[in-house]
Amino acid sequence: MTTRPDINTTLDLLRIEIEHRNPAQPEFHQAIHEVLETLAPVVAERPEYAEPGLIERLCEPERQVIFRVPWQDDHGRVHVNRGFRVEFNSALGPYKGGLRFHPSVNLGIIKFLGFEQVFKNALTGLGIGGGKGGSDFDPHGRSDAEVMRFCQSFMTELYRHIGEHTDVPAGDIGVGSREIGYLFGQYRRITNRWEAGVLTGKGQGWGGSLIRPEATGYGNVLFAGAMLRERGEDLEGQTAVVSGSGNVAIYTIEKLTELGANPLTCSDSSGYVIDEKGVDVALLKQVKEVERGRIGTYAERRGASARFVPGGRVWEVPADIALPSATQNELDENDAATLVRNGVKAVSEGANMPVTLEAVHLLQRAGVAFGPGKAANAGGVAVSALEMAQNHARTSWTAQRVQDELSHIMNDIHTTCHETAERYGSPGDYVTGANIAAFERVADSMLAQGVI
Ligand code: NDP
Ligand code: 2IT
Repeated sequence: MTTRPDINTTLDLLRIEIEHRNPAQPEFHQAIHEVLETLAPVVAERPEYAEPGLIERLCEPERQVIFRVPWQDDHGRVHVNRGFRVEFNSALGPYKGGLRFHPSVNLGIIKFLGFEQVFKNALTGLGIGGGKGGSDFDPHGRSDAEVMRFCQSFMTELYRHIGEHTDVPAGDIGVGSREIGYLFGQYRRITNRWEAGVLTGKGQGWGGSLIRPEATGYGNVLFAGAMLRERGEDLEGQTAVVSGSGNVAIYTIEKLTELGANPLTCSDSSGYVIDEKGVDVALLKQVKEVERGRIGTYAERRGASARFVPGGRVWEVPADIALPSATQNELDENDAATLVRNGVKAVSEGANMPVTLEAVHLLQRAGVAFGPGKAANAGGVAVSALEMAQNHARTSWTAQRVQDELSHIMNDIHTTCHETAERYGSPGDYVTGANIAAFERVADSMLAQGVI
C-alpha cells in the first residue's frame, strides 16, 4: 500500500514538473502549490486519484486563447492590448468565470484565476466548469467611449469562443456592469442572437439577476459569520478591516454594517481610509461607483471621523476580523503577523488569493479562522449560475429569493469545507477542506468521463 510520505513526494515532484513546464508564472505556481500540498490524505484513501495523468490533466487548461485587441482612443491614436480566455476545466459544466481588465494581467495570472475558479465553482454544487479571461487594458482614466470601443474590439474575437452552453464570462477587476453591457451588445450584434445566458452580471432590465452585484461581498460576510459561529461568536459588534473599494469591498462593507459589525477601512492602490465611525457605504458608492474617483475623496467629504493614509496598508489597523477584497498577494507574512499581534479572530478572502501562502500558514498556526477565497468568495459565481438558470427559464426571481439561495449556498459551502477538513484529519482547516471537497467533485467527474 502507498504511504502518505510517498504520496507527498509524488505530489511534490508533480508540482516541480508543472512549475518547470509553465515558467515565469509565479501566481499560477502559487495556486497549484496551495492545492497540491493539501491533497495527500484524499489520494492516500482513494487510490483511483493516483491514476497516472489525473492530477496532470486537472492542472493543464483544456484550452488557452490569446488574441490581439486593437482600439482607438478619443484622439484617434491606436493602442494594442492583449486579450486572454483560459478555458480550464469543463467536467462539471460550461466554463464559467470572470474577465479582468488591469494592466498587470498576463497569462500566468489568468491561469491562476482559472485554476482557482474550477475548485470554487465545484464547491457551489451548481454544475459550472471553470475559466477566466481578461486583458492588460487599463480602464482607469478612460472615457466611456474609449471603454466601449475597447470592449467591442475585445468581443470581436472573444465571441467565437463563448456561448451559453460553452463558456460564460462575467466581471472581475475592472469589469463591471458598464463593461458587461458593451460586451453583450457587441456579442448580440455579431451573432444576431438574444443569448442572455452568454454573460452574467447583466443589467436588471436585460437579463441580469437581482443581488448579483452584491453577491460576492454579501457571501463573504456570510462565510465569515459561519466561521465565527463555529467558535461560539457572531458578527455583531466585531470591528473589521476591509481592503479594496470596488464591487467586492463595497458590498462586504454594506453587509457587515447591516449585520451590526463595524467596517473601519477601505482602500485602493493609492492608500487606505480609516473611518472610526465605520465606513459610510452610500458615500463610498457615490465616490467609487458613480464618480469613479479615488479613495482620498471619501475622506475629504466624510469629515472628522475619517482619515486618508497615502500608500499605507490596512492591515496595520487593529480589528477583530479581516476581509481582503482587492487583489492577489495583498496580505503577506508581515501583515499576517501584525494582524495576529492585534488579536484578529478570522480572515476571510473576498479577493482571489489575496493572502500569500506563508501568511496563510502563519494565520493557521496562530489559530485564526481562515476562509480561502475559493470557498469564501464563491457567492458571486454562485449567483451568476442562478442568473443563468433564470435566463434559461426566461424568468426573474425576487431579491429575497436570490438572497435566500445565496445564504443557503454559503452555509452549505462552509459546512462542506468544515466537515471535509475534519474527515481528513485537519479540523478547522478550511483550506484543506475546500481543496479536497472540490477536488473530489471534479476528479470523480473527470474519471467517469474518460481520458480527454
Ligand atoms: P473592482 O475592479 O471593482 O475593484 C478592485 C479594487 O481593488 C479597487 O479598489 C482597486 O483599486 C483595488 N486593486 C486592484 N488591483 C490592485 C492592485 N494591484 N493593488 C492595489 N489595489 C488594487 O474589482 P472587484 O471588487 O470585482 O474584485 C476584487 C477582487 O475580488 C479580485 O481579486 C477579484 O478577482 C475578486 N473577486 C471578484 C468577484 C466579483 O464578482 N466581482 C467574485 C469573486 C472574487 P484601484 O482602482 O486603485 O486599482
Ligand atoms: O472570481 C470570481 O469568482 C468572479 N470574478 C466571478 C465569476 C462569475 O462568473 O461570476
